[in-house]
Amino acid sequence: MELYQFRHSAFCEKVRLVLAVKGLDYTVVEVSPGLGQLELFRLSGQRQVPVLVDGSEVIADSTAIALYLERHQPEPQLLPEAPAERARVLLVEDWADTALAAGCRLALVQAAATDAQLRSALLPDSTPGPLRQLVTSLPGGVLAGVGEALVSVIGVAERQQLQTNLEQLAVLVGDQPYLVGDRLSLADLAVVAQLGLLKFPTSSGVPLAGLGVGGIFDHPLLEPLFSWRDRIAAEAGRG
Ligand SMILES: N[C@@H](CCC(=O)N[C@@H](CS)C(=O)NCC(=O)O)C(=O)O
Repeated sequence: MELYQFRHSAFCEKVRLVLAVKGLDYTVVEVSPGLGQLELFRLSGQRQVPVLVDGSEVIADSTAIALYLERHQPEPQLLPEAPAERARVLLVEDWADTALAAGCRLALVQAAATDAQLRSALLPDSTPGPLRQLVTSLPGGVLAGVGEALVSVIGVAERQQLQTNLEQLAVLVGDQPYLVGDRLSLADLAVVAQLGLLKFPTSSGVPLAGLGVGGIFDHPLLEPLFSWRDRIAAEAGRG
């Protein structure tokens, strides 16, 4: 199997988590934004990652890929048999892929606009040194201004909603080991993947691992949530 991906995309991490849980081997094809997406369009009829290629099967969208993998390799099971429990898993997964994903993306963009170290770390490994230097040397300038505007004007309500939801998740995982039922499911993996945008996990590698969105990754109330995230990632085999 081949996974067409952007390394730091949370939706791609969700698929990598599913593949890891199921113990499936795959190779990664790093898509370059722009030109690489044209190729992806030719392959899959759309331009977003992740796309999984398995022989003649080409599957786009992280949820469609997860459902395909569940059929292809049913064990360990990530979707419960019982209809109500299965519905709960799919509802949480959809919330993670939509509202949580939008909140995490906004928070990361705001943080990267004001944090030169984070901005530089997010650049692809292949970024030439001079460009990397340019991106890092803008902290007091244009981007910082944009960052402050983003924080103070755009997304205030969304940012508050994200904080509230994260605190609710922290309470939930303080009380039970998994989000739905008593075993690991796609709901856990979808949430864990998005949380990776707020505090980069060990699997992001140097220099991103351990960095994150200030005010969130270091918020005392959210410590149980990020500990839970690390535990689930380790259980999935991506610790
Ligand atoms: N619903 C899709 C969302 C995928 C998605 O948003 N992919 C982003 C990367 S995180 C992308 O490919 N963006 C490039 C673009 O839209 O041109 C999924 O679950 O896979």
